[in-house]
Amino acid sequence: MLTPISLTVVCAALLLPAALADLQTERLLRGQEVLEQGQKALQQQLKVLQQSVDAVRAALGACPAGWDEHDGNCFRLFDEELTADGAAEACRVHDRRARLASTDNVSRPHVHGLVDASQHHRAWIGLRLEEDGWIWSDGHALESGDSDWLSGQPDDNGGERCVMYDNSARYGGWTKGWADERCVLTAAFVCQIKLRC
Ligand SMILES: [Ca+2]
Repeated sequence: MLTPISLTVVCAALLLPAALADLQTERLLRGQEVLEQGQKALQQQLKVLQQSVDAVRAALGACPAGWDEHDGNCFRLFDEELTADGAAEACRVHDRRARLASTDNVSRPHVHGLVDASQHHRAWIGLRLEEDGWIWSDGHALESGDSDWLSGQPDDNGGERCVMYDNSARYGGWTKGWADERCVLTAAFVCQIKLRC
């Protein structure tokens, strides 16, 4: 027969593992919290450091990390798929000097090549239909004879005022070039920083 003292010992023996497990869980949660705080602090420091590096590179006339330099410009394809307005804003968020890419005969093959080499078959560029016609994001008007429209484009098929470079050749088509599209569609996009005015 168990005495009261024996019962107390048995109960303590039964409760002790659960109490130790709770204590261990609490310690693990605290440790996880400290690790997460440390990770956030490191990410913030890394962001500040990257901004400093980019500022130094900008002062030296070089492209930020991750951007390709080509003929006095920095270009970068971003994989996130956004509307044309969202893409234009995202360019500025990535670098306050950046806009959607304006291209000319020299830079166009490079910009189109960024899309061709990516997983995307189309991407926004910085050409838009304004009151005065087709205007590049740097404010220059599209010059006649300096364009790369796909056959049949632009066709303004229902309020299409923004432009994508479309590489349907990747999917068995035989053309690649520009198409006017509705600005609310989402796609990857190419941003540009001009190192020289
Ligand atoms: Ca169209």
